[in-house]
Amino acid sequence: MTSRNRVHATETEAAVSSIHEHGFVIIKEAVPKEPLAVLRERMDRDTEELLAYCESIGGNPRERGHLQQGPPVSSEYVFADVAMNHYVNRICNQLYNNRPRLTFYNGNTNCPGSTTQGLHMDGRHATLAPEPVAPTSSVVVDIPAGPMNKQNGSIQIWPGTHLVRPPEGGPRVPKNLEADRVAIEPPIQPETQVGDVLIRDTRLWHRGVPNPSDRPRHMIALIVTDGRLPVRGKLDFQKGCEDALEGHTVDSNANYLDEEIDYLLSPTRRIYMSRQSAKAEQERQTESAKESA
Ligand SMILES: O=C(O)CCC(=O)C(=O)O
Repeated sequence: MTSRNRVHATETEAAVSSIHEHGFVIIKEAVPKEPLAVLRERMDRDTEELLAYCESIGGNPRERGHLQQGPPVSSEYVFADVAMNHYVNRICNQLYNNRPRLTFYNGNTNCPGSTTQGLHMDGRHATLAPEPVAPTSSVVVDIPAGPMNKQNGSIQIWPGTHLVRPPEGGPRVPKNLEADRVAIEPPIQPETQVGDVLIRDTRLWHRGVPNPSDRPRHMIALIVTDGRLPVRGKLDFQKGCEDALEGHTVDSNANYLDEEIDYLLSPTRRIYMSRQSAKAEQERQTESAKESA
């Protein structure tokens, strides 16, 4: 082992311990600035298109100002330094005994004028009481495309809450748990520079909060999961992305397609459609309750 590798090994261990103990870690200067500048410029343009789409369907089907916006999935915009980052991959290998798999590639854009989201987790607990809380098996890797701070709506995270299991196991955090937790450890809004990465257990409580600035805050979000868990679907990328995604120590779990992929609007369209069918079902049930009354 060279001395450089030893430094890496110690840093990696510290990062893994922080994830186990606090539910998150921030890796400083993990990603070079150039690809993030390219992504930020493109994602700014894409936000305009996504907002116009939201307008056409009666508004964002998610909470106001919080867009499900991922980066393009074509070779000009998929970078190994971002999607298969060396530091992130080392940490995930250590977390999952050398079997990490990429299971999500998208992102969150927090727009000016956004609201406060309900407190939630991105995953569920694998066990319910009286079983012990299971160890981390999935992490979100948040890579802000620009600086992220209180002034532009940095994500609010609740340290240590990956170990605090709501009665139903998630993903919503019941309101009555908030005050008790604040008394133990209040939430924070991490402040990061371009190139810093936030890795958090998918069970960590968090939410989007208002962005008081005048420009959207983009946060690319990957999920890296323990590869010993069953595969729940592959990720679509365009042909040509193999160069960036293959040959690393994280399984890319990718399908390479020879066709255009609607990476920008389709996640929001899916949310819209599912909300519409839930609404229709609700109306149907109300009607039938009235009829049988
Ligand atoms: O963008 C953020 O700050 C967090 C967003 C989030 O948690 C969500 O949209 O579910």
